[in-house]
Amino acid sequence: MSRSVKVAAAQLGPIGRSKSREAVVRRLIELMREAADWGVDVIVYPELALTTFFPRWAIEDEEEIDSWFEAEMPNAATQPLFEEAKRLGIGFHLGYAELAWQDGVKHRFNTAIIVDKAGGIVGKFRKIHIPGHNEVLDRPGQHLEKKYFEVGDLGFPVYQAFGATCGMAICNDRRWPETWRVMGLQGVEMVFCGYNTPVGLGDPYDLDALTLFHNQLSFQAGCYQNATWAVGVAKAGCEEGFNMIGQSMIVAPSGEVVAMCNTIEDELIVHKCDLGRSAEYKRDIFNFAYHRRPEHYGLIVERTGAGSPEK
Ligand code: CDT
Repeated sequence: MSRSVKVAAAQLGPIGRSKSREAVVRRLIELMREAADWGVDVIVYPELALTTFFPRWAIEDEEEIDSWFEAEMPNAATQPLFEEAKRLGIGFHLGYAELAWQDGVKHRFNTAIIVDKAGGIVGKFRKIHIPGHNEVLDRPGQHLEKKYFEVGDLGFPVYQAFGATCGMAICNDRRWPETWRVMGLQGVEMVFCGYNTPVGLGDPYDLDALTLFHNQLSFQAGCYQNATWAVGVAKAGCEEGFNMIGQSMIVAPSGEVVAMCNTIEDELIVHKCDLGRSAEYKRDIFNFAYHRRPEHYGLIVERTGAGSPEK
């Protein structure tokens, strides 16, 4: 019997700094209803989908920093999204800034969850590859994720949802082969990945001209080499004077892009993903058990150092 998952990538246009969670959730619900009309199983929202991309600013006040984070999920502002999902019988993936207390210690993570069609959280991921800096640089734009987020402590788990083996990555994670391979080794069939990718920050290695190419390359390579579908979803457009790419896309296990947004606004794209395509690649060219030879890689497993930005 063939298995498939109908997915929607729900790209978001800019969210202003003053916008309330409630206002954003109304936008998310509108996209969710559109997806339900298409008969979608799961709708995928971007990284940090509930607010503006606040890591572009250096905020010092602890209380103000905390105000960008969610201490509970669901909470009063997001409860309507969970209820609407349940009412419509649609699952969703949501990225948000998470404030977590563990053993009496406060932690801040860049987090994403998978919610099933009954409105229950069935999976959580905390971003591992935290890009940018923890101090303000002398350039037009900042990307201060290292100031606000700890490295995720959950690894790259996979979850059973919507009849598929699903995994998550958040933005910068998509550029790292390890992200895909760790999930690939667990048999992932569908990866959800939201992103906020700025252009024009003005650092010396400004690769703006290649940003769209690298976005697409990362998804296509990750999917092909690990025989998985992926749904990549942007927060796009000019947000508080800073530009972010769109190009949200759905990518097949063949590495082919099967759907892509063509605006930098709120936009929905839909595709019925045949999980049989994933199985074909897993059986053949990327049959890991049959062809992969890790014992011959001469792999040295060590960390290369804490690293610091080149100035
Ligand atoms: N949000 C996020 O991870 N963005 C990064 C941009 C880093 S540029 C300093 C990305 O990889 O798209």
